[in-house]
Amino acid sequence: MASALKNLSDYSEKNITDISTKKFAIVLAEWNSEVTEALYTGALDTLFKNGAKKENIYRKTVPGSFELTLGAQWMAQEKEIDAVICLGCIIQGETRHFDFICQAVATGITEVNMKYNKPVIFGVLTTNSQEQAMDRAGGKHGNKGDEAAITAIKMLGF
Ligand code: DLZ
Repeated sequence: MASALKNLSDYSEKNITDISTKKFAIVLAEWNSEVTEALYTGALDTLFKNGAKKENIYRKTVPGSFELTLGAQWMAQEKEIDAVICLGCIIQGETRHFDFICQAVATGITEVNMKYNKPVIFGVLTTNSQEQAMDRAGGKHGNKGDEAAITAIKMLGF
């Protein structure tokens, strides 16, 4: 019986597509930067581990996750960029801000995928606490930045 895919970091390096000439943009939010920088490190390490070249990776920052959509669009519209990886961390607070930002970013990033017909990856944590976020940014639940990078690579091999 096939096992369900629950962790995108589990993959076979044998089947991975050649990304040595692929160009990646990584757009990360400065809000909750302790988390987003850890996600960035995970994504970058994974791209390098799978053959991406330093000169083919473009890092861009935006103030908060809400701005990821426009940042992603600006990068996706560049013809030479093959995939965009968006990294953010939205933590539930006392107000409804969380819901609006999560909804806006998920919809916005989906639209950028469709508009530019290239992979734009949703590497955005939506957690109840900073602790839950750190657990997913190199902690006990792995690093979702790795998973975002693997997702980009897999989509380029589609
Ligand atoms: C305003 C805000 C709040 C309350 N929380 C977060 C968050 O948890 N994660 C995040 O990435 N950004 C947050 N922001 C900032 C918004 O994403 C955005 O930058 C501002 O609303 C300005 O457009």
